[in-house]
Amino acid sequence: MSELLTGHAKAHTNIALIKYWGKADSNLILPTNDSISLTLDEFYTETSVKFRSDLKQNILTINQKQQPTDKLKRVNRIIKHFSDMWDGPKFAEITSDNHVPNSAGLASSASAMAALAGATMKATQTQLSLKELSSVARLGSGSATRSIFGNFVHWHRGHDHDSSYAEPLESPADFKINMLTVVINDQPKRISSTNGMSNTAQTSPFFKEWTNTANQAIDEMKQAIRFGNFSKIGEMAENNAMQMHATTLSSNPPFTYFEPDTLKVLQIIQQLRHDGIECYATIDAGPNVKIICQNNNLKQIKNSLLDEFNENQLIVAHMGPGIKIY
Ligand code: 2P0
Repeated sequence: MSELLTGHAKAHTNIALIKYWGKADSNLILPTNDSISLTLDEFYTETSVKFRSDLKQNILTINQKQQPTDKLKRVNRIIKHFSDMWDGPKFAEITSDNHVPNSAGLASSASAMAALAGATMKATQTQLSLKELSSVARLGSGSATRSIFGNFVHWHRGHDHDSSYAEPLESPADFKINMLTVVINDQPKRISSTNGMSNTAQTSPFFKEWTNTANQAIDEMKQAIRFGNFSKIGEMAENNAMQMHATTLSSNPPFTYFEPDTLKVLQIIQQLRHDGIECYATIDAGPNVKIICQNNNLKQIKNSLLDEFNENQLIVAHMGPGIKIY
C-alpha cells in the first residue's frame, strides 16, 4: 500500500484538582483513584501521524528533534492499538510540536499522548467516541486520559480498559478560574511521576488512606464544579494536593518534590487568604506551585509574589478546550 494515511490533532495539557496518584494496573495504567482536572488553554501539543508502508518501526520527531527509538515504548503502544485494527501499514512517522514550555513546570505527556491518540485514530480512519479515545490515550500516560476533553474533566478509574475513561463535567457557563504557575525550578524532576507513585504505593502506610480519601472527595468536588463554588473547589484541591504530598514524605525511603521556595509560596498564599484575597495552591510531582484564583484577585496575588519572585517565574493559564482532530 503506497498511499499515505495521515491524521492531525491538537490537545491541551491539564492540571488535576483531585490528583491521580497510584496504579492498580501498571500495564493498562488503571489508577487506584478517580481524578478531576482542569484543561488549560495556553499549553498544548500538535501532532501529525503519517502511516508509511516502507517503515519497519515508528519514527518520532518532537520540536524538530528526532527521538531515540528506545524512548518510544508508550508511543508504540498507541500506534499499535490502532494499527492492529486495520490492514494498512503498521508503522508511522510522527511529528509533534509541544507548546508546553518546560519552564512552566507543566507535564507535556498529557497533551502529547492525547494528541497522538487523536491523530492516530484519524490516520487509521477508526471510529471511536471521545470517551473511547480517552481510554486509548490512557495507554500512553494516565493524565492524558483527561486531556481529551476541555474545562473540568472526571477520569473514572474503572476496572479494565473500557471502564477507565474520562468525561467532561458541567459547570456554569460564566464560571471561570485561572491557574497561576510559580516556576521554582524548571529542571527535569529527579523522581518521575511513574516512579514516585509506585514507591509511594509500595511503602507508604498512608497510601490506602490517600486512595480512599481521594475517591471520597470526587462527588463533593463534582458538586462544587456543577455550582461554580470557587471556594469549595480551591479548598478541596489544596487539601487533596497536600494529602498526595504527605504520601511521599511517609514513603520508605522518604522523598519530597517540595523545595524551600515551594513552602515560601504556600506561606504567601496563606497570608493572602488571611488578608481576604482568595487563592489556593496545588502542586504536582515537582516543586512548582500552581495557584488557583479568579480574575478579580489575579493582580494582587501577582504583586505579592513579585516581592519574592521574578515576573518571568509567573505564568498565567486559563480554562482550555478539548481535543481537535483534523
Ligand atoms: C495528576 N500526576 O493527576 C498527577 C498528580 C502528577 C501528580 O498524572 O505513569 O505522567 O504516565 O500514568 O500521567 C502525572 O503522571 O503518569 C500525573 P503515568 P503521568 O495529574
